[in-house]
Amino acid sequence: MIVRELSALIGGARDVRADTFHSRRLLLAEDGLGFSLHDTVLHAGSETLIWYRHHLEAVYCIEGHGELELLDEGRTITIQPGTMYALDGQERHLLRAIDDLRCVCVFTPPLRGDEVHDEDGVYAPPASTTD
Ligand code: 9YT
Repeated sequence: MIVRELSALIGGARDVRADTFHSRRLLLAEDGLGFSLHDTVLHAGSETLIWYRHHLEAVYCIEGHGELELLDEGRTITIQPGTMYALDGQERHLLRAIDDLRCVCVFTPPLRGDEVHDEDGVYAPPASTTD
């Protein structure tokens, strides 16, 4: 069994800082569960372009407010505490945080932990994937 406290991750290798968010990686690929689990805070006023071509992600908002614009559909979804969205179709989207937007995120396949969004908002595939 694995037990971790968020407070123990802060400032360490699993506390990943990007331009528009910071993400605390509670579970990663190396933990061997087949998914990763993140506590992510998107910074107030930020906009992040995201396109997970190699991953599925479920996102559950627990604090803050924001909106998600689905770029290919032209649809915008309001995000507030209690909103869950699951990216099951490689949807390209813009995620805007109105105030600090805190979300619990699950990825499959799991992130290794060193991925960064490229200019299209894509995280690189896991090593075993050829696409
Ligand atoms: C929904 C969201 O926060 N996406 C961006 C970051 C991602 N959660 C991550 O890398 O932890």
